[in-house]
Amino acid sequence: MYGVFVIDPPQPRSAADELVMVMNGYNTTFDAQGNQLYAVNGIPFHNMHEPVRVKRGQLVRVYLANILEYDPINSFHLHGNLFDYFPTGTRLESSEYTDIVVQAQGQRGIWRVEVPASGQVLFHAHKSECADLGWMGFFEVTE
Ligand SMILES: [Cu+2]
Repeated sequence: MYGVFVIDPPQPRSAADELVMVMNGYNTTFDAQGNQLYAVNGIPFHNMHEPVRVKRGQLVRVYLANILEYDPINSFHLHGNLFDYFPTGTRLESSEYTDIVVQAQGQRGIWRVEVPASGQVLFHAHKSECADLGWMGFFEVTE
C-alpha cells in the first residue's frame, strides 16, 4: 500500500486544478526480478482510454511521486508543453522549466502548467519499456 501526503505551505499556493500522479509498477511473476507492468495511479494505460480532463489556459498542478520498485529511475515527459518543476516541493520557486523530469526511487516533486491549446497532450515515461508496458496517458484539454 502506498500514497502521497501533501503538505501545503503556510501561504497557500495559487489556485489550480490539482492532481496526484503516483508512478508505480507490478511484478506479476512474484520473482522480485523486475516489473511486467507499469502505471501512473495504479492502472496501466488507464489515461489512454480515460484522459485527464483539464481546461485550456487553466493552471494545473501535479504532485508527482515515483514509488517504482526494481527499476532505479522513472521519468515523466509532457509532450508539446513546458512546465515549471519544484523538486520535492519544498520551495515556492521552480528550479526548472522543462518537459521531462527524472526521479529516483522515492523521489517526488511538483510541476505546474497552463496548456495554451485545446486537444490531446500525451504524457509518458521516457524509458520505452515503462511506456510500452503501461506508463502512458493523455490530458484532454478543452475550452
Ligand atoms: Cu515523450
